[in-house]
Amino acid sequence: MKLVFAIVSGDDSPAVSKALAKAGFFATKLASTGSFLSAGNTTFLTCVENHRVEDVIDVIRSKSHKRTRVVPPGMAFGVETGIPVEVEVGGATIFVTDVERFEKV
Ligand code: 2BA
Repeated sequence: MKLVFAIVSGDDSPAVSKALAKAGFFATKLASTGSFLSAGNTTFLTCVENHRVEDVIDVIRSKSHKRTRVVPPGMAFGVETGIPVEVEVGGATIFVTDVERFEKV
């Protein structure tokens, strides 16, 4: 089994949620915050059989979009900036880890 963590923009979260359920995946949504932008995003946890990892990622990819966000003047990338800085955010940031044991009791 694998655990897929997917950090998704708050704007894409409802569509990802719906698409995962439609494709038959069980998922848990955690409200999360990106440390750089301090903006709300959603972290999906989905535990699946190894052979279904690519299917989960495909579903998430299909509903996650790239966006640009403007970081106001101040600190960006660890340095002081006098002007706003534009960054590209998303689609989704995904981590896949092994699950040693999975049980529902
Ligand atoms: P944030 O930390 O708010 O980052 C938003 C966007 O700002 C990032 O988009 C990236 O374009 C830029 N950014 C953040 N930190 C940066 C840095 N140290 N240097 C240069 N640019 C930086 P994404 O890469 O699409 O990330 C979207 C969100 O996914 C992040 O929100 C964070 O919540 C999560 N994330 C991304 N990479 C991660 C990682 N390696 N570990 C844990 N969480 C991560």
